[in-house]
Amino acid sequence: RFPEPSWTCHLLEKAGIVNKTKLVDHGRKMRKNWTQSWTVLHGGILTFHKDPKFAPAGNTNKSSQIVPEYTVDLKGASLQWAAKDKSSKKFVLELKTRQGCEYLIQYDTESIISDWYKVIQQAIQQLTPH
Ligand code: I3S
Repeated sequence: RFPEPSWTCHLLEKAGIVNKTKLVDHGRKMRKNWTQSWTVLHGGILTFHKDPKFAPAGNTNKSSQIVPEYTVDLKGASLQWAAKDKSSKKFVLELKTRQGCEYLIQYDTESIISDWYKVIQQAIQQLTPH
């Protein structure tokens, strides 16, 4: 029997499209700018990719259009359903990192955003020492 490589193999993974905006960057408030984002949870890192609509023109290679925009270390992060004053949108999550960054994550379909809530919350719990 092979020994298990500690906790790494238990990290959940998910990918999909959400709407996101960064509110605070290392303690500095940013202007809200909602964009759609291909979003990947892998190995305790959440990566929001740039909307390909805004990719530089002239490059037709599809994979080159998947460009990370924000990389979020979930270790020590916290996630909750956003308070009503954070956004007029429905189904909004608020993600705060240990480094003082804040993001809102939103999708109009409740089941989709609830799935994101669950996997991000579980990833945070698995990464955070009890
Ligand atoms: O929290 P805010 O500032 O009311 O957020 C809204 C604005 O960012 C607005 O942009 P402009 O101020 O550039 O017009 C956005 O279009 C809205 O989507 C923002 O509010 P919601 O409630 O959608 O998060």
